[in-house]
Amino acid sequence: MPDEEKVIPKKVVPKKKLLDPRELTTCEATARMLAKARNDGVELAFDRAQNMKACPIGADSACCKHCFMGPCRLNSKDPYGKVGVCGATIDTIMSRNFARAVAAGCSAHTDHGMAMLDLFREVIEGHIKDYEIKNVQKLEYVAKEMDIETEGREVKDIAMDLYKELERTYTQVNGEIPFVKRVPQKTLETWRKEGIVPRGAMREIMELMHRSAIGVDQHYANITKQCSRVALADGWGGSMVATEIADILFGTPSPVAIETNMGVLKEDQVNIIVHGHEPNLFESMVASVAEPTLIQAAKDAGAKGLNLVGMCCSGLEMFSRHGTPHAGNFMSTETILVTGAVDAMVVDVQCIKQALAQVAECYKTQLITTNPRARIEGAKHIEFHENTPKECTDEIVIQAIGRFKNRGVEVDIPNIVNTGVHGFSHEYINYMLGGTFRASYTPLNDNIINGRIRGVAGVVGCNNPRMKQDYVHVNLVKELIKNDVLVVQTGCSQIALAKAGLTTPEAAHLAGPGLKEVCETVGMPPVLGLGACVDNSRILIACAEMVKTGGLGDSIADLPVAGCAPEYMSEKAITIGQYFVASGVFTVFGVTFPIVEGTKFHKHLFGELEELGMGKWGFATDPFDIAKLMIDHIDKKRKALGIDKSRERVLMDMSDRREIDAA
Ligand code: BF8
Repeated sequence: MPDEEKVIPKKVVPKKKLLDPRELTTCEATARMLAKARNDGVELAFDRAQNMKACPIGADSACCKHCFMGPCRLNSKDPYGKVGVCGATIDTIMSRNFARAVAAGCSAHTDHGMAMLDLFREVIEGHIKDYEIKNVQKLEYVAKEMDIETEGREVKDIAMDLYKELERTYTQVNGEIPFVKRVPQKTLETWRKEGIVPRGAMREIMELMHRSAIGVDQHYANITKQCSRVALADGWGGSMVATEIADILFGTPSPVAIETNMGVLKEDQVNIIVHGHEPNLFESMVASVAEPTLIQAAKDAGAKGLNLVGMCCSGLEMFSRHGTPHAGNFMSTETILVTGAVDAMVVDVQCIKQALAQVAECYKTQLITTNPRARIEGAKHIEFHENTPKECTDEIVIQAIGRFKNRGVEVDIPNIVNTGVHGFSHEYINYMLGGTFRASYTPLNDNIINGRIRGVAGVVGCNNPRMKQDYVHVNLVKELIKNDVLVVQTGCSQIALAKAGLTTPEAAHLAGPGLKEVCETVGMPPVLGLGACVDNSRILIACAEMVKTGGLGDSIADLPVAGCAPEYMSEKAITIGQYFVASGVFTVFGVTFPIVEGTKFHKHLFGELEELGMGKWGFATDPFDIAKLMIDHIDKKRKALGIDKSRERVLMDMSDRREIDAA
């Protein structure tokens, strides 16, 4: 795989009049850089999306290509009018396609989690010296939860027992994954009754791939069961292990003031962006940019210093743990290169657009891949090895300094920086609301029961160029907090809200009176950032804690909570949605939903699952419609719990709408 292979930049050849950048994003820095890219003749995903209409048959999931008698195309306007060559109905085809997305998303998170577990094992065995167990307290806490003896034992021995226990999450052939111990009893009983308690992720993904092949499982409801089992192997398995091991090795996040947006780049410094998902690479980058010899090398090259910033999910892990600045979310990863100020963009796995190679080439930036699992044609590859991590990251810094010396392009950094407080965890919520001596979820539950907090909403997930970037995230969250719904966040959504200034304690003035009072008393923002997408596991744990604390029902399905990924684009989001639904949470998706309305499979996901004691799916694209769905659901749950007194939804008035539309 030759590194020197170059991609020839293409000029923009608009097939139709392109929309104004401000119609495509609410992020001012991104809009400015998109306009500049067009001027420079560089095509970005925003414009590719306009030039490429989404395939209407694929969008409805009415196409089957699981064998080579097809591909077969059904008509979503007349879904039961015909079947595929093998006789597959629209419900079978859609559920198979859905299953493959769930399997892919679960694979991404569990492969990431397994890589974290490999690192953990190598650290325990002493084969890797550059990382260590930083958080012994969390190690002991998780070990105890898993019934591992901790009293009077060496850290190394406890850690090895925990490693062996958690390895079952992936490799176990029979039995239940370890973290089901955290699931509320009634929720677990529902899973057992439905036969969806995961064994090991590898087995579950294998079975789902088998069952969704030609001629195997041809009942949408039965395929859905295995989808749930796989999705739960992600949420309560692979993702949860990734989060817990990252906390044990690198520290549990606690609130920290951060800066975000493109203004975190510095014209007079060597700018290095890390974009991806695995925190080990980024942790080593932190060590490399603190290396005195490299700092001196940067100064010798005329720079004031080394400026390390994050993007997307590993960026979120780093700013949660170290306060490292964050430059933007998924739809800003190309536009940031247009600044000309990025001396190296370092990537590992997941959500890395292939076009970054071409855009980087146009702006003489080095795009550097580091992971053997994810290479990009036209990018430089410097392989990252966990036993010698600094060999890779020191070399990246040297390359970035070289590029700084010879930037050779105009530098134009939008001078926009937003601040916020991030780095919450379910442990910190416990402490923050309960205090040092009575850390517990009781105050949160009490405030929900007394109505100050109406409910809790998870707003998470990606950007998608088929939606105006950040618009739905921000307006949905504003509407929720205005109605006293506490919002917890992960993934790119969190950056949308940070850029909108809603992750500061001062944003409490945008909340309804009850939530505002709680936020002001505690000094917390009404929007709590919990980390990367794998950290959705923190939301699951928080839900389980709320049930165990009492007063809000017996299962997660009883809680006045709801979830949403309003601008999703990744298969990982579908898996996350399915594990929240299977766990008991009403989950609304925006953009598009790959299932034809009115079909049996649609009715199953959007209604019947709830009747089985789980949650259900919802769909809407307008932020206020989504908010209404979520708030109505929260109110329904409050009513069922008998805590629905004096809750009125604050409706948005016309002046609010005008203000938003003008923004
Ligand atoms: O895992 S939110 S665009 S960066 S998929 Fe990707 Fe979506 Fe961002 Fe992280 Ni999550």
